[in-house]
Amino acid sequence: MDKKILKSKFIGALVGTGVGDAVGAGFEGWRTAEPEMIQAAASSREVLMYTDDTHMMIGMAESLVAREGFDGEHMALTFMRNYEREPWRGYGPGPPRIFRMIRAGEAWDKAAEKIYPGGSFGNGSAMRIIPIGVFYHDDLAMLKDVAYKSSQITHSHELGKEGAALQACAVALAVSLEPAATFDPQEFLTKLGRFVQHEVYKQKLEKIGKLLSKTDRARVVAELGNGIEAFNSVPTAIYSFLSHPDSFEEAILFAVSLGGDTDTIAAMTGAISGAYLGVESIPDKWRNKLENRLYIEELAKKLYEGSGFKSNK
Ligand code: F2R
Ligand code: MG
Ligand code: MG
Repeated sequence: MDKKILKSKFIGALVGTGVGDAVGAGFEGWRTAEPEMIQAAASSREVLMYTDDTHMMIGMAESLVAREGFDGEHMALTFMRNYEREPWRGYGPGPPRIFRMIRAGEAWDKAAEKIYPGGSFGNGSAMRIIPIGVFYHDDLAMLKDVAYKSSQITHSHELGKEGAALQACAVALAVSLEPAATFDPQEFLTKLGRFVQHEVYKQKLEKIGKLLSKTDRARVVAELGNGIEAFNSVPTAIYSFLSHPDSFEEAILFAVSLGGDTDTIAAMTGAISGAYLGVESIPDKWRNKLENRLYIEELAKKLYEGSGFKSNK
């Protein structure tokens, strides 16, 4: 693939996360939201502020860049440092408890096992996984291993880890697609189906395939979910992208219109769409207003430059 296109895809994935998160943030917990209302809310804001989703995604990118690949302890400390600087970003209940445990001396890969039965299956480790999706896009076995290990920092439940790996794989496949080639949503789903192991996700991917010929929002929410759990949000983001593969804006508006965990579902949708269509596909009216956009772009460029020299500690 042309290097300029690949770089644009890396930037599109990270900026797409931030834009989706920020556009969706005002609607978290709503039952549904009409596209006109979503557009008006974004237009009315001078700065599109992101939430914990992008804040943790930035931490992941910072750690991958600093360590030239995955280093679990360094990543955990980076998440913790960023949280302590800006705890008001709307974090889920689990991660702050885990950061306090690590601060008190608990091992970075053990603390998450102490909250919730079997660990967390919230979508917190999937919403931030995008840098791993782009950095390891050319090695899906390594990507899965690193996605699982990064999830272990805060989300040690099998369904939390698998959700993070699935989102990373969707981003990786989108990065790898030649923009000039014909896009086949069913082929994309088949590749994801071969990648996932857990039956819960396999069944959701099958449902996506059947729902693609319809555009009934209520049915999408009923069958795929719009909740805070990884299995009720990662498949919904994949659907939002696959049902609008040619338009970043349409994909985001659809994701937010579903209601529920709107910032997170739109962040994950924006990551996949931006990874496929490149940063130029993100409307200027949103991209130019994204908080810390230049820093996020800088991190994406560094990930792109470092992706040939990765390690996995
Ligand atoms: N926190 C929020 N939204 C709340 C409102 C924020 C407000 N607008 C504000 O600005 O302050 N959003 C963010 O949290 C989600 C990610 O959460 P994460 O990191 O996964 O958290 P956690 O605590 O690990 O899991 C979330 C919930 O899932 C349920 N759960 C998880 N594992 C479970 C298990 N094994 N058994 C039963 N339930 C389990 C719990 O209810 C957890 O609290 C994103 O939406 C992000 O935007
Ligand atoms: Mg959030
Ligand atoms: Mg959310």
